[in-house]
Amino acid sequence: MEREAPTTRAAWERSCARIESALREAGAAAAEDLPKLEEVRVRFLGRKGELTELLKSLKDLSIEDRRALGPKAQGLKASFEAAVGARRAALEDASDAASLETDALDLTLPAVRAPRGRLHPLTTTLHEIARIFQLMGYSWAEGPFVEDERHNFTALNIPEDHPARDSHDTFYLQDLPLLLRTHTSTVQIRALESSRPPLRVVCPGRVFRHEQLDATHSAVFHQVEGLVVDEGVGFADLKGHLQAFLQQLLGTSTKTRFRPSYFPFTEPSTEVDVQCFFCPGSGCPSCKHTGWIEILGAGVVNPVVLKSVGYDEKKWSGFAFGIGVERVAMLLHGVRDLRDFYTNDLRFLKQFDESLL
Ligand code: 2NL
Repeated sequence: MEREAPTTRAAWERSCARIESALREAGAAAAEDLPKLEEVRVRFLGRKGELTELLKSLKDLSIEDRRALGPKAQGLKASFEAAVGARRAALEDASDAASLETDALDLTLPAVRAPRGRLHPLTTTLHEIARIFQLMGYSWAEGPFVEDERHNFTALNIPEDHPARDSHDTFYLQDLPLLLRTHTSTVQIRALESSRPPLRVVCPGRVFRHEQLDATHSAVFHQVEGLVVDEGVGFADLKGHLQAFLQQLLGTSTKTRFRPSYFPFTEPSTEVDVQCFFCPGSGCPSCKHTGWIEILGAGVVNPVVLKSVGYDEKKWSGFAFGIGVERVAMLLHGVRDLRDFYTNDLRFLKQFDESLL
């Protein structure tokens, strides 16, 4: 809309009157929403707005006319701005009130509790076993899953033709002289290689054996192995440490039984039973009616093993043990099928104490 700038007082006053009435008609108070209000504001007070132009055209009038008409134009502008401001506030209040009505957001409501994770029962069992040994002065050591035959077999006095080395029992890597460790003894061998005695170490971790999965076997499972090497350490120390451990784990009245056994890496070797804590001792399916439950294997470190890592086997001696984490977790929690630990069924996992972190 092209408008001629009024250059006479009379023309200017006509312009002013026309804008004044337009302002009344399209007035700010009539704008029904914020975009419409902005439209009205721009129409009159925008850079090329009608009122803006009128104010600019004051400069084309004589000085007396300017003095006479200036205040009127300024007053028009001020009252229009005030009306726009008031209308904007009213529209914003109404819009706030409407969204409070529809959104109905109650900030005082208690929040929905986010589901909280917990540690897996195998993790808490492994931690509990390791924690007891740590209280007895053992340090914690970890090592790689992928190992060589020397750390997994040879250094442990496991002969070349031993069935455990067979690919039916051990996972070998393709085209490489490497394997997945079948026990965490590999970590103890590394500890013996990298430090000097006295040594007290627990080696918790994941191990791998070529097994068919069933209620008591898995190809991936967990062990806590332990090793003590010092001067003058023998079977009596082994008995004392393991008895103390089992009484911490299962209760101070726990009865233990040490049966002779055989492992290539220990001599003598033993398997340790605890009195059945289900019957207790009178015979039930859990203890296969023997009254005893096998819980770990152990022995005095075979001097051949110490020699293989460069120790003077006449000066140093030690004992070692291996504990199956799955087996202990099954006994502690009455779990009958080991596969329940691996299938990630929350109905199973949620049964274990959340506070045991
Ligand atoms: C079992 C038996 C055992 C060991 C593990 C070991 C490690 C070194 C030297 C000598 Cl470096 N021995 N480990 C000794 C005896 C038994 O585990 O039945 N584990 C579930």
